[in-house]
Amino acid sequence: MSALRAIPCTLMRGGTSKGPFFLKSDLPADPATRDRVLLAAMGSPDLRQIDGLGGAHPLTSKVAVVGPASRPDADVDYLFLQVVVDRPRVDASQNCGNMLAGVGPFAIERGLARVTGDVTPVRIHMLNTGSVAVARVQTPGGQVAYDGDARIDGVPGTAAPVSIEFLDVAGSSCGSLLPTGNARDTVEGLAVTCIDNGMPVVILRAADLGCTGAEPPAALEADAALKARVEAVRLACGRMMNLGDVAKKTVPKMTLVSAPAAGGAIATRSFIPHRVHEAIGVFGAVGVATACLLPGSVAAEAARLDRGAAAKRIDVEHPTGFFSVEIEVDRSAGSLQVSRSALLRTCRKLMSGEVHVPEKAFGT
Ligand code: NQM
Repeated sequence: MSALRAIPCTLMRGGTSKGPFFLKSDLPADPATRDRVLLAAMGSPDLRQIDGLGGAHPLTSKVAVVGPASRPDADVDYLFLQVVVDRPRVDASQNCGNMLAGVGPFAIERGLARVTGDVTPVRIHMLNTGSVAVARVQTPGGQVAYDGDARIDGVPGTAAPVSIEFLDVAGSSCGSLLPTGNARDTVEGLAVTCIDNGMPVVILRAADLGCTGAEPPAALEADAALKARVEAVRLACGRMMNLGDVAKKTVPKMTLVSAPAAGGAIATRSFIPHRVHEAIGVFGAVGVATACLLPGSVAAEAARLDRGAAAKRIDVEHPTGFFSVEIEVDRSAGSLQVSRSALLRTCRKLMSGEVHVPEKAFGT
């Protein structure tokens, strides 16, 4: 018997994240065994993830599991798993819109989705939230193209664009866009907006925490008192957002906002939730952009927006540039309904092969 078992996988950069993509059929079906195998594959728990594929940061300790669609209006199922770096924990409670960018290309190359033209729409059922995204993959000549001239902040160089559209993500984790029923609440003495447009996010004013909102991520991470305060608010908001005890969950995310400083709509610094993002998560940006359109929210107060049109491009500033989100809202029923959100990502196939996992992780 070999002491290591080989599992096929493709290492991909999806947006500003990175991790192995697996076919569902290549992993153990039992979630507990699957998670043990993924911890061993990534090298967790260990701050350096030295004995695995993980990159020692939440943004590079991610896994995508892709399989045939389990609902008729989708081409594939996508399960996102956050492998916690320094704890023996794999968290399925959040989605990831960055890894999502690699799902269409992976699905096409692994025979789960068929090329239908020079651009192939792949309908992706996101199992973490039960919602569907449509990713448009460049497929000239019947092959996935990775080269291109699209640029996203947080990634050097350019690559082929993957445009992604969401139709039904509002309330997908918490039950409604505004899980507390309010555009603004007061928690631990601070004004907050709790929102779920594909990701549970708590938005706070940077100034209320004694920050300018322009701090580099490392400075925020080094501030133990700030982190403790943010975590106290997060634990309280988790319960108010129908997420229960979030002490061991990676949601909600905590985003500090301030007035834009570089010509965008709003400036952000995001705790995800214990490290500070070098940019901002995809659904995190969608949530902040949505809150910018929500009268009375903490984000709307800080934002500078062009008033008027129903479809808006909102440029969310983050530590390494901008994240642009296109949002269409409908206010005809008196409250804000999100009809559609869309954004641009890129991805790159980095390596295809096998990851070798100690046999004992399979429990055999
Ligand atoms: O919000 C970071 C990321 C993410 C998640 C995080 C993400 C999203 O940048 O959709 O993409 O907030 O954990 O990959």
